[in-house]
Amino acid sequence: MANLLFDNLLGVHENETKPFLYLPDGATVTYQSFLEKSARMANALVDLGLSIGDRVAVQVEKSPEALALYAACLQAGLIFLPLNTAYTIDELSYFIENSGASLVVCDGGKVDDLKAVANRFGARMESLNADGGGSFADRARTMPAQFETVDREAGDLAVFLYTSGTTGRSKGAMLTHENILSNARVLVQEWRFTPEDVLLHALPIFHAHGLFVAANVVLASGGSMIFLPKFDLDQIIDWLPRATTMMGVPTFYTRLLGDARFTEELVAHMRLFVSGSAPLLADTHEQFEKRTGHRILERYGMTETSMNTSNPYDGERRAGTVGFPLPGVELKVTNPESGETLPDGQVGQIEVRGPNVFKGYWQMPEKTAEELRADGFFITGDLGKIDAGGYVHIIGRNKDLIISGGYNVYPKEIELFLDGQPGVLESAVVGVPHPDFGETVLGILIPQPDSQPDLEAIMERAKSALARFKHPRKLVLMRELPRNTMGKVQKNILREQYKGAYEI
Ligand code: MLC
Ligand code: AMP
Repeated sequence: MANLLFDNLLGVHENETKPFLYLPDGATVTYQSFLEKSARMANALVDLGLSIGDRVAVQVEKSPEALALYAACLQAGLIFLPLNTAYTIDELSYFIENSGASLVVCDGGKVDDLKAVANRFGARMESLNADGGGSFADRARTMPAQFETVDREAGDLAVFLYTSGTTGRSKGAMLTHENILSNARVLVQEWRFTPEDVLLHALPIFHAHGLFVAANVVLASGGSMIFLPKFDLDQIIDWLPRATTMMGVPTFYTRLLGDARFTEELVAHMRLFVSGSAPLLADTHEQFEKRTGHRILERYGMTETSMNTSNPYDGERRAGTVGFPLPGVELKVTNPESGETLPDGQVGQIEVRGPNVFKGYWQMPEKTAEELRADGFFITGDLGKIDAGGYVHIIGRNKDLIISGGYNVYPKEIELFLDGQPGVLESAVVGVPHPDFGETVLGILIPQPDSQPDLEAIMERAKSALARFKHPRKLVLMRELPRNTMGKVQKNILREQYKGAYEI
């Protein structure tokens, strides 16, 4: 026995003294020292009484220590549950309760607010700060730098990633050791990552993109990363000359294109730019090539499946498409009503099957059965087609979802909040075009008879209920919502009517 994910991604680098992380202050973290950190943390987790399969809910700023905590959880056979740093206490409370987390690790500044929640659900609390300090770091420091890695097999759970749902309730997607390792390996191979690569990493590490696609690909190939706390244009421009590859959401690339310092010379040495998590406009793709001579490689994935398709490294990277299914991934386009496979060229729902597809939603067998077929195909909720050349196109979504700057916002969750506000009869939330975030959230309110909802007060209350990126950027009042003959709100009409809302 062995630990599938830890041994293959991390254990193999045990005695390597090469840099794993380059930090913005000029410091480096070698593989060896990173693994020592991980081992000390794994000892601390066991010392806290955690055992195999326990969930560790983590809401911390991006740092080498935050990444080492992921490694430590894998090594100790615990389930790592990373959470967006934008989540409010109300939102966190749900994740802690739903996951049954045994331990909550948060920034020191949040401990006071979160303590009551952790106590309520019987979880322990530790802190880990952006600078690597905090009670958990203190504990780990006193622990041995060796840890007897816990055995874990292909089908064992490694990570829970919560993803919102069309009903407004978040679901914990259960990812196994095999899911995560198989995807990292296939991406290394498809994108030609080697130990010589230096990836510019400016993504958050609490989602599939920053954690599985970016960090795991570097680990699986034995390369290095420039590990920046967040996307900061000046920092990116400064560090690009030292990178060979970069991954980002489309907003990264549109922001770079908006800066005159982003020139062909600056990135002449770069090997690869990858985009995903949201649609990359064909126009951005073309502008990028014009400016830099590089063609961005667009790929398509999601929380439940990690990566499904990718444009080719060597062949034509076709703008407006997400390329071909990755080796080992089967992809079909089906009729949403009958489930029958449609011929190429026809638009239908995208379904995928492969070692990358998750095990199901934590303690939600009905939800799992709705989306994950008995034969292993996962119904993505995305609409698309396969063209004559075999390229997959994402045409739209069968699920009511807004993607803002690469973060998913499920309208239902926001509507539930808005519906509960004084003076509001009902609401509809739609995504409208936004020059920076691609799409942004617009809230449409129907007042109760003879009422005038206080829009400012609603926005104020949103602060404690919803993460900032989910807040409607604008609230508008309407007399009634357009509905079809079945009584369903016609969001396409609302999207069309308000498509210029951001410009107003
Ligand atoms: C920040 N804000 C956002 C936002 N990010 N609002 C809407 N959408 C977002 N994505 C808020 C801030 O809190 C701030 O609020 C205001 O908007 C402007 O902030 P900013 O400083 O301009 O934003 P910044 O911090 O630079 O963040 C923007 C970003 C970031 C695009 C760099 O959101 C980001 O890193 N996104 C990546 C998301 C990601 O990794 N997704 C992968 C999911 S995995 P205020 O109060 O100041 O107005 C997945 C699977 C797959 O989808 O296929 O990969
Ligand atoms: P998440 O649940 O955060 O993992 O988001 C996954 C969703 O992001 C997918 O179901 C798609 O709708 C969308 N997505 C990811 N990559 C792309 C892409 N390259 N083009 C269009 N949509 C994408």
